Amino acid sequence: MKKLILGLLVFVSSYGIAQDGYKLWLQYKTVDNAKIREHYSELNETISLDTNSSIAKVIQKELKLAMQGMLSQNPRFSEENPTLIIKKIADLPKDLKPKQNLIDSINDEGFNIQTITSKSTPKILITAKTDQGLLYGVFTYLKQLQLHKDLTELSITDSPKIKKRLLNHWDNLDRTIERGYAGFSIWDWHLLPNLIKEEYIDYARANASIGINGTVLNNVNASAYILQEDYLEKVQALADTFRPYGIQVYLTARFSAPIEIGGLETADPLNKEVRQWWNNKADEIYKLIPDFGGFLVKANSEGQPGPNNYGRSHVDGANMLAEALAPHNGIVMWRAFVYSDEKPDDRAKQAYTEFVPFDGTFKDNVLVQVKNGAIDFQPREPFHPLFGAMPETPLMMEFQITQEYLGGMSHLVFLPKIFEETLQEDTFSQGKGSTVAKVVDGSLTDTQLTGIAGVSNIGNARNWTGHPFAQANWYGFGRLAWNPKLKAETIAQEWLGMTFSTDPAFVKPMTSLLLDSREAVVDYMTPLGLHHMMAEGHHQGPGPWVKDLGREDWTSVYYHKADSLGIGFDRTATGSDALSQYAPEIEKAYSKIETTPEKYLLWFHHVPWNYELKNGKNLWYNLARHYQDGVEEVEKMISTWEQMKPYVDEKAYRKTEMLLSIQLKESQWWRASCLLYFQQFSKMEMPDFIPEAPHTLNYYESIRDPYAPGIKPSWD
Ligand code: BDP
Repeated sequence: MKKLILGLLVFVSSYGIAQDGYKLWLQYKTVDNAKIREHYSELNETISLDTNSSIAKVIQKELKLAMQGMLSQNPRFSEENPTLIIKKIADLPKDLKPKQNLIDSINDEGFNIQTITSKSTPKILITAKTDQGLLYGVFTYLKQLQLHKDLTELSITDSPKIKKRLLNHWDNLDRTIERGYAGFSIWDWHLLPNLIKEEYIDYARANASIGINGTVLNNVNASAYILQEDYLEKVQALADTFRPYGIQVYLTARFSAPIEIGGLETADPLNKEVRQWWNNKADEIYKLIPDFGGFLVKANSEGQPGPNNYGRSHVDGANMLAEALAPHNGIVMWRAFVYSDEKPDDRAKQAYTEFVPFDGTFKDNVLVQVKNGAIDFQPREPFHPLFGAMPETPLMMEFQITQEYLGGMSHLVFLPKIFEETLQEDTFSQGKGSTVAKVVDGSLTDTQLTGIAGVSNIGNARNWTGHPFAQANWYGFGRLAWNPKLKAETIAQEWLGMTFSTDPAFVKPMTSLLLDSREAVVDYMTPLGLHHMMAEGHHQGPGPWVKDLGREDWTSVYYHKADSLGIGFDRTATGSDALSQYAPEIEKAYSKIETTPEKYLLWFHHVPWNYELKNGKNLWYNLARHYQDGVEEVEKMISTWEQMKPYVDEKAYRKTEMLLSIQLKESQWWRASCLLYFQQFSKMEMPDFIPEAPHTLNYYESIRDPYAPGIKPSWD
């Protein structure tokens, strides 16, 4: 009878509700190979774990859940002949202590997992310096089980390479999300602090499982209200919920808060009362949340208030807040995403121009947070020139996980491939090999305070991210935040195995699909270095014709500059000279069309339509070829997905299938409308391989969607 019930349970967990996506990559699916299952069951029978701390309690809960799910087994927690030992190094008996050089090699959040043989039976030992390290060790151990790895000779030593690994939620207090495509905000402010939803706990679990250790709860376009006492109590409730998962809470601080909620007449950072107001506010926050992480600030950017309003600098503003937070060990993340309409310079240059002169003048607890790309998270941008240009200042990377410019809710694009591409770019700032990853992890300049942020793609959708494959982008961001040198391919394999199936017949083709999805989106949206060609406002769909907006640098025509001679933005010395912000090695190579990588061609040069590219064909032909390649790649994704039916639950299969067909339609829409639009300038024939467009350019230009999701609420 017992067996029958167990069998039924297994059936329900692997074929029933398991794949509505809620469980993310923590599916803990039944290990169905009998041999592996037996081996795993033996090793996880008795667990030694001191459950005195709140983190250890979380570990215990997770182990129970995982073992029940994967092995239908209830582990025993006991010190008697344990087969799995989870203990801090300081608490280990002498004979189990790792060698000193191993201890020295892990940091406070790192861990070691080892298969040991004690009294002739194999055991697993997970050890770390802190409870948080143990938590990460346990999640990594569980991942080995999820991926059906051999445990007989486990030996994993790992530590995060970046200190502050944060999600940035662009969530508003009314629960709308700026550029959010997965429903409303998961923070139910109205019912906080009293209602702690199950989702908050699972959110924390998911983040801890990939090593994320902080979260900024509110939008960079912030409301000052979040700093009021009643909201701070709500923030406190979330902080209390996340703490056992090693996650600190941060807030975006609106620079003008002293006026809006403090009753002061100014927010001038050099004004004594203003400074006192922030000091008091920090004291108030830390009384409620002793481990509060600090503030993120968007200042003097896109109309947000900031120190410039009072004739003060970014340093004056950042340092004022840093001073208020320093006694409590808090940090300030000051965003470098600034561009001003008073200085009509190439927008790609402005952050560098404003921030480089401040290098070395920020207080020790300030990080400057730099976006991935000097324009704005485009499908492909060269790395931001600030990386490598401020050696005396900790620079944080800001990636965008939500797909503002990459197909919103409907396109499958594996972002870790984009993140990897940027992280591996060479800045040459300290000679060859000075990659962006080394700037961000601090190894290049021996920077101690290091950070990385990902703009979250999470909402209250049942599966958290809307598109089932958008979960991979959350997962992948976390993994790269832990180790910016990880390969996108490894991340894809892990995620696919944990989420869907470890069968190589699934993992192999799907890994290629994920990796190739990156180039596909560039090809059908912005090939050869084109950028900022999206429809106005909501940023969904093509809009190369967008012009005459409030500011030139909000239009597409400003960026592609197509005319009868050619297309592209000249950023060399004959143009905006943005290229000079890069190291001489890059400047030299990219100053000539012939030696500029084709993927950045039109980013740096205005190129004649008939210019011959490396394949001997002219620019117009190549542009068309890229658009066509992008569409064909989506067709390929669809046929690969069709083969995957046996490995994926019906619901997830169907949803992805339908989303891929939307992606195909939209890629065709990009191809047709962009090529028709540019043909007006090239006046060249459409190559044969481009199918006839189903509509006229006029039709494409007339498409409007005032209700497209993700629109900036203030633009409604
Ligand atoms: C742009 C978004 C806008 C954000 C802004 C930012 O369109 O909604 O507020 O960046 O990052 O990408 O501050």
